[in-house]
Amino acid sequence: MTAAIPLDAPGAPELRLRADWNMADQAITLRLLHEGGPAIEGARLALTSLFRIHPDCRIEGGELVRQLSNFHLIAQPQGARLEPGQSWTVRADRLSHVLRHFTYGPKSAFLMLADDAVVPVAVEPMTVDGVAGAPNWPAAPTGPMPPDEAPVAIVPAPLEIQISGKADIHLPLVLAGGVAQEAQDAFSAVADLAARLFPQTAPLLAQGGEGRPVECALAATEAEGYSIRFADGRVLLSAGDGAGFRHGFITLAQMLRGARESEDLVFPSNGTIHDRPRFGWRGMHLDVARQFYEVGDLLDLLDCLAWNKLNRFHLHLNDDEGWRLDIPAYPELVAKAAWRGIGELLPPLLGSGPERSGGFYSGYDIGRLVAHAERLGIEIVPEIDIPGHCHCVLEALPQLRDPAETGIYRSVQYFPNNALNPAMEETWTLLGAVFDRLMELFPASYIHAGADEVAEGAWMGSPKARALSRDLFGREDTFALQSWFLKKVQAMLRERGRNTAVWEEAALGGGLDTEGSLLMAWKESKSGRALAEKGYDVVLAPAEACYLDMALCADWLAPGASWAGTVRLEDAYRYEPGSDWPERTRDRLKGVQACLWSENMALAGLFSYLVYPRLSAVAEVAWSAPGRRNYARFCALHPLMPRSAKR
Ligand code: TNX
Repeated sequence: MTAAIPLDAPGAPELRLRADWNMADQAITLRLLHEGGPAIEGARLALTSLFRIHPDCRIEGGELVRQLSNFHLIAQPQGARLEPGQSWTVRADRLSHVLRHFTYGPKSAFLMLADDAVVPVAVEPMTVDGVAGAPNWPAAPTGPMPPDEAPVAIVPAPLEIQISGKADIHLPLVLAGGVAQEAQDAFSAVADLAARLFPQTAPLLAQGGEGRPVECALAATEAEGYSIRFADGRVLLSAGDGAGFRHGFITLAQMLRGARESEDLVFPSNGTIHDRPRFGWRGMHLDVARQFYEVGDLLDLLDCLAWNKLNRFHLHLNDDEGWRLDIPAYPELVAKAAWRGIGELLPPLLGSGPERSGGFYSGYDIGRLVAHAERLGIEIVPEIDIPGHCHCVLEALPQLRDPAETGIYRSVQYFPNNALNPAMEETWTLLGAVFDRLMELFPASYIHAGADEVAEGAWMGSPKARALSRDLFGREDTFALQSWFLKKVQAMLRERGRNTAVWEEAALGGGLDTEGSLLMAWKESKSGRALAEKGYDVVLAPAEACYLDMALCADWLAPGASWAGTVRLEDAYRYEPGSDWPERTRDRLKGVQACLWSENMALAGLFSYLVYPRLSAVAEVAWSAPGRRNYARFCALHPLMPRSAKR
């Protein structure tokens, strides 16, 4: 495909795309409306969407001349001429899956004229059975604070609280003199955090000047836990570590802010709070591959995670659609695989347009993120998703492919032959360099190696991979090879002093060594239990409760996905991790994590709408003891929680 300059020039045709999903026929109709300007002949319509046109599809009204996953290029029929006031209709009778929300439809479109000039196309929200309507983004439910709950704005709910009275709330909190270094550091981190999150309001924690002093004591409490005593207006915070102090200061700041914002809430004058997290791993995952997020957006998100007392940020750094980490030994990766557009290695995908778009993180960027996270007690767990989901890696580094590979397997997202080949020496050279780079940049004890969604039949057209499989196992077997691949990855990470985290499919075909591995169960809540029974440590992130890319309701006009059903705020909140696990497996349950996959996130405002306040619901599941959770209390308080907006 040749490079072309987007043509906004006066005199260019004005175009609009309307898509309609016919539920009964499971067919999509695309109508390109020509609303003014010169007639069009010999053009191709470029379209990105969430759906993919199925390879066995019958297409009427155009010819599919190129497809990569959700990028489609459809040629105008020979001899056809589209005049202003007319429309060009294309019908496709088979897609990758059933469409359930308008967000499954076209996300970006443009027309390539016969001379390769590019004309923008306005995309309307997809309709169903011809019915249009305004997108439906209802606000999250709220309500009054239940009378039997302590009237304080602490989210996630603390373990034990007994308070009375109302202290004056005009003054900020200040640190009393002579406190331990851990407390000082935590205080200044939380003071800065609060100032960033709520810049418009009077300071909550002040680093000097007049204020209500918080006395601090180092005491033997459980990891990350803290206690607060209020006595006639005095405040004493005790904790055993920096994390405990930080959590205590966040609690104090939340209470002060809540009391200032709402007459129904107080900053107490007497009483006690004892608190500690239920789980050590309280995370959020973000896919920065399908959409690129600027460093500033991630810094803002980290602030919100900290305010929710979350302590892991799982950064999904690559996928078929993009590679986001600069690896100096392989400059091609960010030079080629971090960008999409016409004339780029990757075509537009998932809402990107003809012009070059995307991005990557330099070592300096990662240094900023890691330092920011560290100050907030958050560990950034980097994920390099291998061996599957590697389309763009294999495009940027074609020497990683077996040149004799024949046949095509396709991933769920319709990327052809997208798995790193275990039988290619170059695969291991690349991974050595990538892991060395991760070691330099990320102090996390776990490195995430992906392992999700390797396609059935992967590598079975590669003579080298088949020979390796026969040598190792006496048969040709994708998942036995995957297991061998992951064990080797685990050994490489071990040599470098790190543990291996992976998605649950890593257990297929023999899995990896249970020692030092952590599996993330995402398919459904019961899959975690089976992994624990095999001896793996598990983090639960079942899509039905923890996937923030799922829509909030089944309505066509509600944005998001719903392959795992819809996730109402209440569904996320009421999730009971490990409730069906036998007692003997319970200590394998390391925590809970929210996940945000970003296929749909090109839509303005959607990130914030889907993440908040469900993130706080997952945070409460991960932190609070089951008996302490109360949905009505949560509904009264979540409006006070901060939201980051993807800028
Ligand atoms: C499944 S969850 C995937 C991702 C998609 C996600 C969309 C997982 C480990 N793999 O590749 O983005 O569904 O919800």
